[in-house]
Amino acid sequence: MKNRIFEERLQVLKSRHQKTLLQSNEALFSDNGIYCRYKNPILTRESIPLHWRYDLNEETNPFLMERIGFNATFNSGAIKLNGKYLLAVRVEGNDRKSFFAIAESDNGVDGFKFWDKPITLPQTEELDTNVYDMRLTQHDDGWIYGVFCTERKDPNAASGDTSSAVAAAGIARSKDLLKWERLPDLISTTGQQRNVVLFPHLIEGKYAFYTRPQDGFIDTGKGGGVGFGLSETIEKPEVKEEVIVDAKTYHTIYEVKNGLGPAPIRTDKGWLQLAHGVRNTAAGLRYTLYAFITDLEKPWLVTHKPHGHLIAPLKEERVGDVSNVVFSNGWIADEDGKVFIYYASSDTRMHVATTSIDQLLDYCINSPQDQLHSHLSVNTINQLVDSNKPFMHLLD
Ligand code: M1P
Repeated sequence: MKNRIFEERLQVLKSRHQKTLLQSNEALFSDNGIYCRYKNPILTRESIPLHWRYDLNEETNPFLMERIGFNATFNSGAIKLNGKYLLAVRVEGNDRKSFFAIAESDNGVDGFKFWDKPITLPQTEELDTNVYDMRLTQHDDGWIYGVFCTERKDPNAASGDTSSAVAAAGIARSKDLLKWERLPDLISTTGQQRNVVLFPHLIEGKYAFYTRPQDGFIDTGKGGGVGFGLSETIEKPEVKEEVIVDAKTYHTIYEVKNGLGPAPIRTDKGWLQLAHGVRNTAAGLRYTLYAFITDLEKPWLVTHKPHGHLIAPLKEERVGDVSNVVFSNGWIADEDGKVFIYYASSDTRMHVATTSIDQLLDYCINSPQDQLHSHLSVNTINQLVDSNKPFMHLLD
């Protein structure tokens, strides 16, 4: 006799999953005119393929129960390859382990679908406990690099301390995002590393990394700030010296810490950069995204930096596993100048915002800088009010 539970559940699961995959997206009106948010997230845990979750054999799973649960799809690297918008998604299982899986879309704003299997990441001699937040860089040397955080238990943790961890930058490379070669982890002399990004060109014949030196796993301590350093080779990556590109600063949106997002986008006015800044509040840490430009020849020198955040958690984005967080480690610039910013909200789901290189440059160059004092912020507002005098009739 046919098992009705299995059959009925299968039909419902299939139709719900299909609905998720076919959900179209829509750009929302942009108040700030800098970028457009979209109506729906582009990936949630409902987007995970059914064959990763259920044993589809009726004999071994007569109740069609979920065998492997997934918790979140977030912090994704991004690249355009063969005309497809590809995300290297951080997928987190119910077991808290993160891994990477590629999701593909034809238009970059909806229809994202995971490839058949997650990425099988080769291991180094020191096994990863957890991996996350891969930044993808199409390098001049012909490889696509994925630089990510590898986390392992702190060997020096006191007995009974089951939480202390050590974070380092893991590196893997691929030509097609299917087969990956693992390289040694980046060695640096400045403590732990997260949010490391490979620059797409050699500088003085060396591989260049944006880094984020930090003293501890959570606290950046004396370190902090986005750093920059060079490595002689990529096969034995080691950064002996780091200069600080963008320091954490008192009473800013990056007071506690910051970290670079995706690999920068080259423009004729400099390298467009996206980063996250973290400040503390009574409700815990608040993560927002900010943009700046660095010099074309010396990409460790900031040339323009608008005040405050570009994207902050809004409405339902504010709630999730780690609330009040937006985080980005992937964006794609199309040949026509359109830019897709892929960002995650509250360590739970993925979103897209669209803009253009021209808009981002205009924003970075023409927005006022953070003057670091309230009365100077008021001066800046008053200057705008005064210069708007001849145009006030436009608001009638
Ligand atoms: O939970 C918020 C973020 O925390 C970390 O970012 P950072 O290294 O700047 O503190 C990362 O674990 C990131 O994945 C996470 O989204």
